[in-house]
Amino acid sequence: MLTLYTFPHSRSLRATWMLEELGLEYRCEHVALDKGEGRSAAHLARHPDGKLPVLEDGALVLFESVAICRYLAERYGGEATLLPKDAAERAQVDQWLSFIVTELEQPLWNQAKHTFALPEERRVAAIIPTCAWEFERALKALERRYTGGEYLVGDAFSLADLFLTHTLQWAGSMKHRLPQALLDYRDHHGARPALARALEREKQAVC
Ligand SMILES: N[C@@H](CCC(=O)N[C@@H](CS)C(=O)NCC(=O)O)C(=O)O
Repeated sequence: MLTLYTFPHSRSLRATWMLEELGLEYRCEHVALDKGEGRSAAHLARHPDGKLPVLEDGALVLFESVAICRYLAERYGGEATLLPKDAAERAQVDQWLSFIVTELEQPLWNQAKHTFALPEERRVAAIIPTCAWEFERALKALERRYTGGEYLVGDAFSLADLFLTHTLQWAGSMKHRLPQALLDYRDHHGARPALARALEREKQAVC
């Protein structure tokens, strides 16, 4: 049985969403980051820096949302893989995954860290306008390539769409301006039933 360690409204949702897209059975285990459980010995044994998500599949213990989702696609994807079989298309999915987690997401994460996530004495309020500027720059780069289609790569929903939708939702929750075409894209994929099921699983796991 697969086990995914999660916390609502965090990047664990990407992995939970992926599990739901693939229709896999799994246990969803809440780690109360807000109560310091991330730093517990039990969780540090799973993740070397006490973060989420973490996936356990037998002896395999995996962290990093991209690695987890790619593993699930390759190991359990079957036909509904979310990772194209064609090498060029798969490379494009990887390109977008790298762009999303290293360029688009980082200003959001820095903003979050310097607003609430870091210990108070480590926060630098003066960095917030720079985060907004960097996010705008990454967004402009995305807009130069996104042509308004339903999918980022090829003609099917892929991991690139899952990660971009999640990250645009995150940007929206932090009140960043998004162009209409990307709002439409985000809301279209954000209505997928698998995402609604994933949100519910993470919520249920808290109780
Ligand atoms: N690059 C990692 C980021 C993991 C991460 O920072 N997760 C946050 C939640 S979104 C976390 O666990 N934070 C707890 C902490 O920083 O101690 C991934 O994509 O999985």
